[in-house]
Amino acid sequence: MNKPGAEKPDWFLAVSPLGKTPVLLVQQMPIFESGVILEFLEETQPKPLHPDAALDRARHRAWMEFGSAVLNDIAGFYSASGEEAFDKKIAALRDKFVRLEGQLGAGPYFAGERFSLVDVVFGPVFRYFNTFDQIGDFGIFTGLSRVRAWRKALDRRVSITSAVTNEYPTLLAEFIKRRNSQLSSIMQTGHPEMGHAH
Ligand SMILES: N[C@@H](CCC(=O)N[C@@H](CS)C(=O)NCC(=O)O)C(=O)O
Repeated sequence: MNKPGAEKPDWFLAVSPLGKTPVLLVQQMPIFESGVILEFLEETQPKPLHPDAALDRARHRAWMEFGSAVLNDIAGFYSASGEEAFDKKIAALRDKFVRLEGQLGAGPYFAGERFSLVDVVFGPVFRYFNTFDQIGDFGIFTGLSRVRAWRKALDRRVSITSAVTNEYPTLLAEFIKRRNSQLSSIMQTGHPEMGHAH
């Protein structure tokens, strides 16, 4: 499961059944899959974040699942080797955010004023893009004003910003650099459409 540059520590590989993040250890048991982790927390912590009506909860769960697919695409995006595979991942990501644009209302959050588990899923998703944006403009959010506003609202939320240390952007950038992927090489030589190199 150890791909180039990932250098996953042995303790992590021993804990994470698929070698992926996120994983939550509870009484020695690793809970994996972001949506499953969140449902566990929802059931065991005070202050529910799911909506009250079963139908609304079903809709939220469906979009959480969609968020988990976005996480898979993100891993594909930073790992893709070659321009063609890379462009396919950009298209897959953009397609998903176009769909989300159609689901969003006036905001600030996925379901309006009330912060929900769908927002919790997308906080870390958008956090990745803060680092990707430093590498190039891949056009993933072009023209998607609701998604952009949602991203901003989540980027400002303390529970999301304080979920990682200040080192996170540097560590992620270093991780991508070591990856030997298309994104790593763009990082070294610059993105053709950006007109500047790093
Ligand atoms: N469906 C999974 C997706 C998890 C996932 O793809 N995680 C990526 C990070 S975005 C990962 O750890 N990939 C392993 C790797 O890149 O080696 C979930 O929602 O938890």
